[in-house]
Amino acid sequence: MARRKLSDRQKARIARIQEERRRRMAARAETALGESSDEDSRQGQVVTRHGQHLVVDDEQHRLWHCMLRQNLGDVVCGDRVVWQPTGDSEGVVTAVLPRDSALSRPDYSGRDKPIAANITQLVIVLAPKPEPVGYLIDQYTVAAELIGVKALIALNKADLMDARQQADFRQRFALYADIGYPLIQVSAKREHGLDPLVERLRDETSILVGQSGVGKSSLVNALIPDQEIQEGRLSEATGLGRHTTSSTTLFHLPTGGQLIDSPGVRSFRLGQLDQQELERGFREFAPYLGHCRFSNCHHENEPGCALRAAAERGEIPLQRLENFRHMVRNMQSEHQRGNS
Ligand SMILES: Nc1nc2c(ncn2[C@@H]2O[C@H](COP(=O)(O)OP(=O)(O)O)[C@@H](O)[C@H]2O)c(=O)[nH]1
Ligand SMILES: [Mg+2]
Ligand SMILES: [Zn+2]
Repeated sequence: MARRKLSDRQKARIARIQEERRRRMAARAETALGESSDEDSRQGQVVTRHGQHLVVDDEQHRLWHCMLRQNLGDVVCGDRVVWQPTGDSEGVVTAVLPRDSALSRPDYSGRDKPIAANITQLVIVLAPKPEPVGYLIDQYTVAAELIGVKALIALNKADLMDARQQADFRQRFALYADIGYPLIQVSAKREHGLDPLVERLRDETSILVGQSGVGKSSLVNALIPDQEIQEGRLSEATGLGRHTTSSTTLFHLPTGGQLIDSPGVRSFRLGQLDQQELERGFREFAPYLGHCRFSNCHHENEPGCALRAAAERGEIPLQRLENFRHMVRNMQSEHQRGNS
């Protein structure tokens, strides 16, 4: 995604306006809290956020329009919160509970900002068209490892392939199943084509990621047939109108589980990582890390490289080692660009 370059003056202006808005809303939240009977603290989950307006699910699936108490830091879709009702369907969020996981991306000033919390699973969507890029797949598996969530690979558009082509397609990505990322075949266009995915989404909070054109939107639409109804309830809860196309939103799947969706979430990218972090991102490397002859080994052509030896013996996929090297080089050149 192209990051807009803003001047320092623009950044300062944006920060000032946001701070003023936050201050005003927090003052309103304090007033509302003062008038409400205290000691009525409840737990809930943030379904979506628009500036200082939050929609909180009270866990009986009732939606509450909540304001945010000051100094709570970033509160994002998926966050579990403590809140207090201040009216019929209004409340104030007073605390954010610790996150199990957070998906982040750099904001306008280059700092990592959370965009969704408490995701448990990344669904990496591939299709025969557009042609899959192994390097991108590995970026997603690295992200999953570093965030600490599960990942699986969904081969979409199965309806475009005959049985033979489907088997070949599965074979191409069998290496991922071998290292522990389940591989399923789906179709957004065929009846029961989603069944294998539906099973995997139950009991999880998932996001779909992948290249443009692989069918993420089609899958989301098929998985959430009542999306419009859920969005309608959201805009009623905030009185802010329909806006969900731009805001990260948590949907309840009729078949069980939750899907966090937004264009931003679907197209998130890896942030800046150092070599050690990238090494941890390749789960099959773990048994070999620390066994290279040189402690600062780049796992290229150094003598006594344990990873290269493992790849030569067929214990780890060479293709993944090559993508790892490529990622290290890209991170380094990005870092140099960023510093120049
Ligand atoms: N034949 C077939 N086409 C699909 C399937 N899923 C998506 N498409 C088509 O692929 C194109 C891209 O889909 P879209 O959902 O917009 O992909 P996105 O960019 O990942 O959100 C559209 O023309 C869809 O109709 C599928 O399972 N089978
Ligand atoms: Mg789309
Ligand atoms: Zn090495």
